[in-house]
Amino acid sequence: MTNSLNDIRHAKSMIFIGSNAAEAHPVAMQHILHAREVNNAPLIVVDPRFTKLAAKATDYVRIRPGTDAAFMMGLINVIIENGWQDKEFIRTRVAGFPEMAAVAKQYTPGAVEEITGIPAAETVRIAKLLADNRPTSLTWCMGGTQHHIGSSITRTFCILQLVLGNMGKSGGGTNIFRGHDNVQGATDMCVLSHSLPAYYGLKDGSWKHWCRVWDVDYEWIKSRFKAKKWMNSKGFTLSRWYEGVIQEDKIEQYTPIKALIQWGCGANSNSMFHKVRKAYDKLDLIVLIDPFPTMLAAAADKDNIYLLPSASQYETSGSVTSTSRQIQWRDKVVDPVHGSRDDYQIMEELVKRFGFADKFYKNIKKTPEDITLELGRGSLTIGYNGQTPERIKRQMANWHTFDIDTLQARGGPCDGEYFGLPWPCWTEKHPGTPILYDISKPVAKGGLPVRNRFGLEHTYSMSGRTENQLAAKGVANPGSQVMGGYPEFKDVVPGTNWKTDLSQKTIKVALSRGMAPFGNARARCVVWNFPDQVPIHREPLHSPRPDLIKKYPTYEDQPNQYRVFTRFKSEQNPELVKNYPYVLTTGRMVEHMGAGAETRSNKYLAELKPDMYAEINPRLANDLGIRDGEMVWIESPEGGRIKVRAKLTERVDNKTIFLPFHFAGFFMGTSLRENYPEGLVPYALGEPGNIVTNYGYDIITQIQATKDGLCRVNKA
Ligand SMILES: Nc1nc2c(c(=O)[nH]1)N[C@H]1C(S)=C(S)[C@@H](COP(=O)(O)OP(=O)(O)OC[C@H]3O[C@@H](n4cnc5c(=O)[nH]c(N)nc54)[C@H](O)[C@@H]3O)O[C@H]1N2
Ligand SMILES: Nc1nc2c(c(=O)[nH]1)N[C@H]1C(S)=C(S)[C@@H](COP(=O)(O)OP(=O)(O)OC[C@H]3O[C@@H](n4cnc5c(=O)[nH]c(N)nc54)[C@H](O)[C@@H]3O)O[C@H]1N2
Ligand SMILES: [Mo]
Repeated sequence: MTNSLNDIRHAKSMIFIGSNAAEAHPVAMQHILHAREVNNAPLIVVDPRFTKLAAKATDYVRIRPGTDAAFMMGLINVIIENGWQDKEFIRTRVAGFPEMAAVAKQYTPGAVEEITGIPAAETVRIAKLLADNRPTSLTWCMGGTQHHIGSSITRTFCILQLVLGNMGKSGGGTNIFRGHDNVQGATDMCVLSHSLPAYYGLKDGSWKHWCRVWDVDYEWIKSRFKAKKWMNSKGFTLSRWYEGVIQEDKIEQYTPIKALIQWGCGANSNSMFHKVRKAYDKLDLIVLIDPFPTMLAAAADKDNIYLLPSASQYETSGSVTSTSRQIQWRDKVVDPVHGSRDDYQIMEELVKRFGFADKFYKNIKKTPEDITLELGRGSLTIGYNGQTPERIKRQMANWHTFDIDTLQARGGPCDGEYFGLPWPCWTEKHPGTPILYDISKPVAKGGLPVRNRFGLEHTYSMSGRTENQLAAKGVANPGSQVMGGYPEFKDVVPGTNWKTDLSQKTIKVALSRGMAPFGNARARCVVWNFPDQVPIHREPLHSPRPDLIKKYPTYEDQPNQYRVFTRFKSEQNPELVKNYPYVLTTGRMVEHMGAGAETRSNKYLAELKPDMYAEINPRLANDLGIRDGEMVWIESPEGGRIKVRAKLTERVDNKTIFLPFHFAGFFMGTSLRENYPEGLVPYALGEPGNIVTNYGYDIITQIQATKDGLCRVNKA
C-alpha cells in the first residue's frame, strides 16, 4: 500500500477493482465513505458481482472475470488520446512511457468492450471521471490478483496511477487492502519461498547478510542443504507444495516431500483441494499447529497426524504490521488456555529438538521485544530499523494524540511521528513514511523518492530507445543535496551498500544529505525481465470465449516454476467451455474468515451464516430448473464436484457462478464430521469451494487462479 487507509479520506475520486471492502475490510469503510460523502468523491467499483461495496458506489462497472488488464489499458489509452495524462510527472518521474503507450493504443474502447463486456462509452466516461477528479485513490484486492495474468493486471493499475500523476500524493496511490491483520508483516518477513526476510532474495550475498545479522556461520547454514543449488533456488509455493508429494508432473527436487507442517493455515484454502487431499495419504508425517482443527485434521485420514494446539493472538504479544505498513504492538490479554502454547514456545521446542537452539537464540533473548529488534537490525531494505519496541509501545500508550486525517501525532511524547511508524522508518528518530514516493517533504520528515533498483539507464528491446532510469533534473525531496535523480548509496563503509551496512552509517549519511539511501529514480512502465514487458490482456486459461483465445492466447508452458512444471498453453483448451459453460469465481463474505476454521467454530458467526451456497442468477436458475435453496452439484473440469445450496441473486450475471471459499467438513457430497477430534467439530460444516476451483497459476507469483475458472451446474 503506497498510502494508508486513513489517507483515502483525501481522495477526490476512488476506484476499487476486485475488492469488496464492505465485506472484507469493513473497518476501512469509514474512510471510503468519508471521501464519498465529505469530498463528494465518485466511488467507482469494478467487479463481476454487484457486491456490498458496489451498493455504495456512484459508478458500478460489471466486468467479465480475468479481463481487468484490458479495461485498464483501455482507460490509459483514452487518457493519452485526449491528452489527459500528467505530462510533467511522466517527463520527470516515469520510465518507458512511449513503449507502454504504443501497447495501450491497441486497447480502443471497442476492443475493450469486446474483451470485458464493458460498453465502449463507459470506458470513455470512466476515463474522463478519473481525469477530472484527481487524485484518485486506487484499490485492488484479490479480484485483481488471482488470475494467471494477475501480476500483469496489477501492473496496469500502477501504470494508470502513474499516467494520471496520482503517485506520491495524498489522496492518491495504489492502496492494496491486504488480507490478515499481520499479513503485511508476514510478507515482510518473507514466509515465502523465493526470498529471505525483507525481500533480500536467495543469492549468496543475501544469505551472507542474514548470517551476519544472526551471527551464524554461512558455511554452517550451507551445510544444512543437500546441495548449494537448493539454497539459491526458489522453493515450492503454498499453492503447489502437494505436487512435490504426488509427483504427477515434472518436478525439480531431489526427494519427494515426506512431511508437512501446516502452521496457521487452513487446508481448504488451496485450489483443487481434492488433489491436495491425495497428497496427505502419501506423507509420512503431518503436523498441524493451529488453535482450531482445520480441514487438514478432518481430511487427513491418518494415524500419524499431530495436532499442536497453538494459542491465539490474545494469549501472546509482539509486533504486527498492518496493510498500511504501520507497526503496532499487540499485548497479551490472558495466558494461553486449554493447554495450548503460543507460537514462540512451539518454535522453541522444535528448534531445541532439531539441535540448533544455541544458534537460533545466539544474540536474542526469547522475548518478542528481542525478536523485533533483531529483525529490524537486518531488514534495512524496507527500513524496519527505526521501529523499536520502545517506540511502538509508546505510540500504543498515546493513541489519542494521533490525528485521524494525517496520522501524525500532535504534541505529546510522540509529537511529529506518524502512527505505526510506517516503513521505511530509517532511524530511531525518523517519523515513518506515511506516503511512498512523496517528494513534497524532506526524506527525514517522511518524504521518499522512487527506489533506484534497475540500473542507471536501459535500452528497450521493444523500441531500441535508451532512457536514463533516474529522476529528471530538479526533481527531488526538499533539502536534497542533489536536486535531481541519483543512484543508491554504497561504499560509505567500504564493501557495503545501504542495505548491507549493519552499522547503518550509510543510511545516516544519506539522510544527513537530505537524500534517500536507495536513490531517486523513475517508476517503470516496462519490466524488461518479465514475460510481458508491458502488461497485456491474455484470456483466462479456462476461457468462456474460444474466439478470444486465438487473439489473446496465454503463455508457453513453463518447465520449472518454483520447482514445478506449469501448464499454460497446453491447458488452454477452447473446447472446454462446451462442457463447462459457466464462469466460476470465488471470494469472501463478512461473517467468515479464510478457510473458516476459526469463524465456523464460533457459534454466533456460524448461526449468521451456517450454510455453503452458490450464487446463481435467477434467469440461469430458471433455465436450469433450479429453485432458490435447492441443492445443486457444481462440477469442475478437474474432476472436483460439490453439492451446495443454490442462492438465487442478481449480484451475479447469468453466465457466472460465485462461491464463498470459507466452508469445510464435507468432501464431494460426504460429511467428514466423524473425522474431527471429539468436542472440536466446527458448528458450521460445508463443501469447500476449492474442490471445484480450476487449474491455473500466475506466471510470476504462482498465485492460484481461483477467480476465473469454468464449471457446470446440475440440480442435485
Ligand atoms: N470477512 C472477511 N474479511 C477478510 C477475509 C475473510 O476471509 N473474511 N480475508 C482477508 C484476506 S486474506 C484477503 S486477501 C482480503 C481479500 O479481500 P477481497 O479481495 O476484497 O475479497 P474477495 O471476496 O476474495 O474478492 C473481491 C472481489 O473480487 C471480485 N472479482 C472476482 N473476479 C474478478 C475479476 O476478474 N475482476 C474484478 N475486477 N473483480 C473480480 C469478486 O466478485 C469479489 O467481490 O480480505 C481479508 N478480509
Ligand atoms: N477459492 C479461493 N481460495 C482462496 C482465496 C480465494 O479468494 N478464493 N483466497 C486466498 C487467500 S488471499 C488467502 S490469504 C488464503 C487464506 O487461507 P488460510 O491462511 O489457509 O486461511 P485462514 O483460515 O485465514 O487460516 C489461518 C489459520 O490460522 C489459525 N490461527 C489464527 N491465529 C493463530 C495463531 O496465533 N497461531 C497459529 N499457529 N494459528 C493461528 C486459524 O485458526 C486458521 O486455521 O486463501 C486463499 N485461497
Ligand atoms: Mo489473503
